[in-house]
Amino acid sequence: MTRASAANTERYLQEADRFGAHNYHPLPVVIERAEGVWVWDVDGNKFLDMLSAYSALNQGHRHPAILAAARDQMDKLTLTSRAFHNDQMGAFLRELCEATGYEKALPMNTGAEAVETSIKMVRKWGYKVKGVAEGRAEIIVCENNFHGRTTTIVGFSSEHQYRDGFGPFTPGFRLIPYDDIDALRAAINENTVGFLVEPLQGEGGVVVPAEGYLRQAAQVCRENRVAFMADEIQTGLGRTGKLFCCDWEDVRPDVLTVGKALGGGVYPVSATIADAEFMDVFSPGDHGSTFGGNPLGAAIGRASLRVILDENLSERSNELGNWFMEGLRAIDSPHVEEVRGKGLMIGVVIKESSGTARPFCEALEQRGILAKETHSQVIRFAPPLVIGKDVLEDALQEIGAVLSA
Ligand code: IF1
Repeated sequence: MTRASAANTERYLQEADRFGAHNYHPLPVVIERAEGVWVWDVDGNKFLDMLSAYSALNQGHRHPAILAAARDQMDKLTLTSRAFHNDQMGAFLRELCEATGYEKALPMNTGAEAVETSIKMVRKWGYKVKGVAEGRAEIIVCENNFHGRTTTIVGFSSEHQYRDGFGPFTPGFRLIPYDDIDALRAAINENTVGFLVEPLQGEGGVVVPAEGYLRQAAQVCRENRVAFMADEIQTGLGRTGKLFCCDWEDVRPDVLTVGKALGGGVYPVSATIADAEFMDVFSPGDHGSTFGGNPLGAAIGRASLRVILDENLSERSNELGNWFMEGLRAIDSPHVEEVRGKGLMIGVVIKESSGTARPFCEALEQRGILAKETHSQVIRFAPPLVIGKDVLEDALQEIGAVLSA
């Protein structure tokens, strides 16, 4: 599958380059149409989407049930603001709480907003419930974290580029190494209110912690009355082979943030989920957003969640992911350091001696496969969870050809 032509592509690239800020370095592919796991560019070339918009497309592109819910809602009501109620939000929050087993949820739009909501909620819980001295609350985070791009969030990033030029930053965060229980224990003090962690680090390079890490971390948090805050915005909603990645260790976070696929690839929908002990620190007027809980997003969120549950996307992710990782490991490649991941959240680590992952992504693009490198050495494979095994088999052939070259 090589690209037939690129005549139109160039025009679009130039337009985006001329008028857009250069805050990304995308592959030179201009997509105009998508269906399921497939996308087509402006020159009619067909590609397999192995990125799923960083796991926001677990249900595939334009899932019919999600589009139908969106169209129906658009024909009735799209936005009220939270100054009034609407008939979709309550049902969305109920279904979200029933699916996750929590008492309450606070709807937002982007992942970063859900993470910011969890930070504000846990800080206020620290002061009002735990009794931490006002203004002294600390939240522990991990090296190589990725939780969004707001100034507060990048302030506790360990990635120089995400912070460079954006200071001064919000105080009250303490960085520790990921997958290190002793470091977590040592970082906790009387001002610690929360531990914010990705159950599997996505942007950090698809880093899977040791078996038992999440369970032990949750235990240390419980012993010290520190909120265990799981950021499942990328790992959640079936991506790692369970509904939530924390389910692999039977860990029930105190605070759960979800986003991305909660919007079914159609609309930004996110939420912060917790029991009343945490959620009830919010009084009317404390926190909010223009679009959070809007009826269109709520209707889409309901359909998106329904698809994940009804189509058993978590189980598919687990079965196909295991099979796919086995196939990737079987490739006889001089370039591959390691294949790692959980479910259909997979990283292929390229040896430094073979250069960076980018050229491999470019070679894959020439063969009709869209994948994106994370940092310099890791090719990330995260196809929609609806992908067929036959399609994955074909992709494995193409990937094998690129990696064994
Ligand atoms: C970009 C990364 C992935 C996330 C986790 C919160 C958020 C994200 C675990 C914030 C968002 C996106 C952001 C996007 C690219 C992508 C990304 F490379 F940036 F890090 F997925 F790995 N928690 N991740 O992964 O959610 O506010 O974006 O809705 O910023 O380039 P958001």
